[in-house]
Amino acid sequence: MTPIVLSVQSHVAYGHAGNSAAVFPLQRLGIEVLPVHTVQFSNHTGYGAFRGQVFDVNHLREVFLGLEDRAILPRIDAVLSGYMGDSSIGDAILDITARIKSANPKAVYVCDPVFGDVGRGVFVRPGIPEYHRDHTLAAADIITPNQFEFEQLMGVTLHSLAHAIAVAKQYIAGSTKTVVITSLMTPDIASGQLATVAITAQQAWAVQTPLVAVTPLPNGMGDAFSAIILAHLLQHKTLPQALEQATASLYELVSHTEAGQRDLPLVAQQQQIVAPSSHFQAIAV
Ligand code: PXL
Repeated sequence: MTPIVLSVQSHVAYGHAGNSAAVFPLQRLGIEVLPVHTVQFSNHTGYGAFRGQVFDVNHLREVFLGLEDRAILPRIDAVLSGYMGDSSIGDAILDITARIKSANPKAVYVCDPVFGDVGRGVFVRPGIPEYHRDHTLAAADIITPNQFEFEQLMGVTLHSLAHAIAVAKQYIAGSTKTVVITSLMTPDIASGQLATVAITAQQAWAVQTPLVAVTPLPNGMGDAFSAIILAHLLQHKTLPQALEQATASLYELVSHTEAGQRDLPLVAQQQQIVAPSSHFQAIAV
């Protein structure tokens, strides 16, 4: 059976962020996607200027109700949430996730708590980081923050890979949650490298990749990463295998981003989503 994902994220007409970075990779990896958009913008906010609208909570609730009318909820294998636009829609996302989970207890909730990055700082409306800290994290089975988001959510400044793992393990102790921290560049990581780490209550794996020297870095990397790792997990890869595949895909997509481009070449380089040219080993840590 083709796995089905409800993906609740932003939509941009031009370029690739939010659902515009997640839907095609999911589909390319054999996943049926139900994209529900939290905003519709002309382009991602990294361009500085953009136009469009943040959808209100009633709009989202209407679309979710319509899906419920179609009796599709029991067939949904995962919810993937990302860029929210406004924290007021958070409750609608958590409500539909709870309904999906009661219809299909095996369904997983992957939350990418998109709100910021080193360099840019917080790039969403006030209230969104706190909403994630206080609400979505507790509901999620898998969270995929970058280092900046993880530090803000946990209220720590990470000084090493081991520190990141210890903080995550303490947070998820006794649960079945998985934390995947992206773009980790603690002082112990060799310069010119970055780490991506997957942590469960029992185990942790890290993959190191060379830092790609493209400035500015394209947006939507985290959105594509979360989509790709989820697709591999739904296709029955183990956590370290899914981590290796998603990390390699992102490395190749970023490497193939042309200078000055602010979006990943998802269509032109789609082969890198399916069969990345490089491989980076996940090491148990
Ligand atoms: O990549 C995160 C993201 C998602 N959606 C929109 C964005 C951004 C980051 O800039 O602007 C609309």
